[in-house]
Amino acid sequence: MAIQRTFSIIKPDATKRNLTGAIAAKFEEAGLRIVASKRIQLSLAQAQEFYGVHSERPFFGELTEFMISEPIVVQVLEGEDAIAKNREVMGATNPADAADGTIRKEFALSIGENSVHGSDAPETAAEEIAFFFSGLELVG
Ligand code: DAT
Ligand code: MG
Repeated sequence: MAIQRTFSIIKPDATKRNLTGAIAAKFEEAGLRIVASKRIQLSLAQAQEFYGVHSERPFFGELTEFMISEPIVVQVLEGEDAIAKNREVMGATNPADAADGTIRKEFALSIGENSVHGSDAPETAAEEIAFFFSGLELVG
């Protein structure tokens, strides 16, 4: 597997509890390099666009309101098989199902307030990186 880039969000529940560094350490310990990082506050329109794939789901309103409730940290992670590796480090969507040692097992509060987002495929990774970062901000 080649070197890949993936897109990550440290979500409001985690930034609020001062867990940005603890979560970044988990990425680095897994061999993922943080090649871009910034703390931002999403607008509701941006949150709705980013999570557009979930717009028909019953939790869409709750999800988008949560994502704008506090600042978030958006990052690009790079490494061998980075997309799958990041999903592994994140753990299952519902922290009750997440494996020991994963970010969601250690830090998530609930299925909604689950501390991190990570891209699920090469196409979504490319789209999500481009949504938040310009080429100039990616310095390998
Ligand atoms: P993931 O973030 O693991 O890729 P997803 O893409 O299925 O999960 O859903 C996106 C986010 O939506 C998820 O991180 C939290 C929220 N979500 C998913 N299922 C939910 C549910 N049943 N109730 C509340 N929020 C949910
Ligand atoms: Mg997803």
